[in-house]
Amino acid sequence: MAGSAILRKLQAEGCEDLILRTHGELDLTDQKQVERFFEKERPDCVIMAAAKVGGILANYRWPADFIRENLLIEVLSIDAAWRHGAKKFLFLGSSCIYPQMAPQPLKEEYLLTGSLEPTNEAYAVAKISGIKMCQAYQSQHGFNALCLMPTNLYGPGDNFDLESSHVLPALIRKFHEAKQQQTPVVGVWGTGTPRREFLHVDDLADACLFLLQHSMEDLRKVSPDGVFNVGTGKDLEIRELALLIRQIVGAHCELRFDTSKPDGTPRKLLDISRLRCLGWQPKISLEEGIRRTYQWYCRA
Ligand code: GFB
Repeated sequence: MAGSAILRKLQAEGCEDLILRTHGELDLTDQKQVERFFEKERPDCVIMAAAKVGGILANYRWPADFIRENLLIEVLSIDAAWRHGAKKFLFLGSSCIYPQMAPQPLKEEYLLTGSLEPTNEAYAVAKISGIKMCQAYQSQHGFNALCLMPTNLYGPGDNFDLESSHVLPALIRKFHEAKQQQTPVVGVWGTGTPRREFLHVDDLADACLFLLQHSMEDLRKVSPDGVFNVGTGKDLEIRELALLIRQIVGAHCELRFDTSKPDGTPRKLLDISRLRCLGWQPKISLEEGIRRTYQWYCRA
């Protein structure tokens, strides 16, 4: 989802000389394939959007897959990109890297100041390792690596599988199916009280290009550690999100909270002042973003 959005943005900006590989064409967890790719193509700039991602239940059930695949992708690609002469590397992380009980909104400097949320610890540890690897290569080799930490993303190309998806696409699907089948009740996991922030993936793509167009010198002045949060600066309760999606989809059903499912972290709101200070801000409101995503889902 993130990679496709970044590609759409690059193409819309008339960017040429793009080197693209689908997951089927290049397995980033296979050292030989990664080495061959970077040796042959020698990209100037690398945008590392590839990752194994999933919602709260997927992270909880398959921690070994999340830590293994993400660590391999990061270790192999950061090292190969540096050795084969990349001049800029943009690494995408996640807002779950911050401690579970850190003050809100979450500032970049809160990294590694407390314990992580248990439901996604394995994924978070892998993403923190990616950041630390970027910083180590910057410090030892002068590698120009930037780390962008997006809040919960959604948009076209999202995963709508009810077991492994994130909350926003899951609720779009649940309310759509409830409308079609005239079901009176829709199940919402957890208590509905956790707060989350959501960013449309096209705004993430916009932030990626915005950062890449700045000189590393200017970026380091604002972010000496090379980390930038990206979000909207606004959050809402899962219950409020469910009501908003129900209204946009046009479903007439009650919500039933399933407290046998985990809530996860109580709140995860990013402080985006570093990006704001450079002049970036999100353009797509949550309501507009959900409308667009619902239209995309109905067409797909
Ligand atoms: O989006 P989500 O799966 O991930 O869940 P996290 C957010 C909240 O929505 C949790 C609730 O409190 C869920 O219990 N929720 C309600 C639902 N109904 C549903 C539903 O039908 N499906 C899902 N999936 N949730 C993830 C991390 O955490 O955030 C990842 O596990 C990643 O590592 C991602 O960082 C951005 O926001 O809790």
